[in-house]
Amino acid sequence: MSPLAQSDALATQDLLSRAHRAHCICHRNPDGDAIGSLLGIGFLLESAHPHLTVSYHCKDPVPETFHFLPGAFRVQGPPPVPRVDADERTHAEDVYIIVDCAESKLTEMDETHPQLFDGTFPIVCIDHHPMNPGFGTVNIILPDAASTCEIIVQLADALQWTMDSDIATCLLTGVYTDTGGLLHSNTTAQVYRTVARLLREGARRQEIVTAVFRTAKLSTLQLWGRVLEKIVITEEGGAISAVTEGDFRATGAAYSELTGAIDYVNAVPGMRFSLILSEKEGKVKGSLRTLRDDVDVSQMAGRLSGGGHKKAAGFAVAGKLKPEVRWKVIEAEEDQRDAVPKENGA
Ligand SMILES: [Mn+2]
Repeated sequence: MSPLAQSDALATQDLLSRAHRAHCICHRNPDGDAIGSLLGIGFLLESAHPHLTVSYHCKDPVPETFHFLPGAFRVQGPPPVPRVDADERTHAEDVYIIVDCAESKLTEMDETHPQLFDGTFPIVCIDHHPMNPGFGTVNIILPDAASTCEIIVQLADALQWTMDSDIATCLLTGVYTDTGGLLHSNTTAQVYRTVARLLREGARRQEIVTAVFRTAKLSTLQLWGRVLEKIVITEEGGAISAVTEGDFRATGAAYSELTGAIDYVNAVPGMRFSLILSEKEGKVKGSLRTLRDDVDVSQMAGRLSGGGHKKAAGFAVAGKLKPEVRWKVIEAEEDQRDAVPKENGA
């Protein structure tokens, strides 16, 4: 994998040593890598740069699954809108560390906090999404890394920051969730080295496994049941399912509980890709996966203004889902059936 450039590590160090406050930010609708890297980098900064006041921000609350992480309760909403002074030196007092965000708008703070992204304040952007344009002052973007947490481990090593078991637990959470429990194809030798490294630092692996992979609310299981029941196979080799707002209402599941269901849809053998369509606040969101090397789902998502990785991508379009029932006349051979209804899910 592309190694972290020492010059980027040193540039980060330089920004941090001049700053008074470090505001750590992750993307909206946070997953395990977002929360793990948010807390992990913040704790590392607190221990390596005790002069810094560190704060933790996300547009959306920490999902219940990750409440077991140390410091999860410290994550707040967006930071105060920073004051832009005539004295530019004071801008160096606030540094923004943005993790796991492929683009600035994924913070959902680009409109409320435009001065964060116009170059007024220093930003360290740490990410593994290949589409990341590098919107930071310092950009540590390693597309070969399976998770942002993996990059943070490298940064910690480059700058000789010390870890403890809390930090290692946060970082291992992101490594685990972004590789689907070390099962996805992005689970490289480097991922296993990172896992070994974090376990040596005392990462509480069993806590992560229990909370993330062995706990599911009844509403989640019922929602997944609907997803699985509605899978249809399309002519172009897709396993497709759909969940409407009605499904969420009927099961009592929150939108975030859909996370993970796609891996089951993706398990149908012989498919080119899998897709779950879901309704959310006037939009139809699509989550795409493939197990094949010759299919690039980020390109498919791109056609609908979405994006992501080759094997996992997503999109959102305004609208809602409409179920479609197709009727087909089949000529009777033995008995006198004249029409067989064939339901074709959304
Ligand atoms: Mn990630």
